[in-house]
Amino acid sequence: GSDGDGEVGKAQRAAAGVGTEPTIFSRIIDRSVPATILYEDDECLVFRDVAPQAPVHFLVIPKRPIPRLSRVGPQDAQLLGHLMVVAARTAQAEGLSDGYRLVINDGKHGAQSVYHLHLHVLGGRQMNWPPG
Ligand code: IU
Repeated sequence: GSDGDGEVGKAQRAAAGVGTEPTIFSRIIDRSVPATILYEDDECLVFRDVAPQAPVHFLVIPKRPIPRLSRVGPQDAQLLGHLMVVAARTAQAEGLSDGYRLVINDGKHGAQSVYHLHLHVLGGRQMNWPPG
């Protein structure tokens, strides 16, 4: 349908909350909501997206609930770098030897729907440019 009931509509409704509440990702971290977990360490968790947009689609999230990329500061630089390194390592483990795409959606115009910072990793098919 139109934006109202699609991904953009969902993201715009979520933007009303703007990330002060714990999200469902906190419940995936504490295992009160199930997910297919691919990797975990002290700083981050990697799990498959429940609504995959490509043959391989997983999310890399910090355990510390940073709401969105536009809220990060210099103190987060090491953690953000770690998330990217883990994304690349997990992509390799998932067999994405022909490449893949990293996406971070921020806020309303970025169509962010869950206000716990996450890197999308999408692969296993040809991606297009520009994104929608
Ligand atoms: P976004 O960048 O905030 O739009 O992405 C949120 C993603 O989280 C989206 O791809 C959802 O399919 C995904 N997701 C999930 O994997 N498990 C959940 O329980 C929920 C969302 I809610």
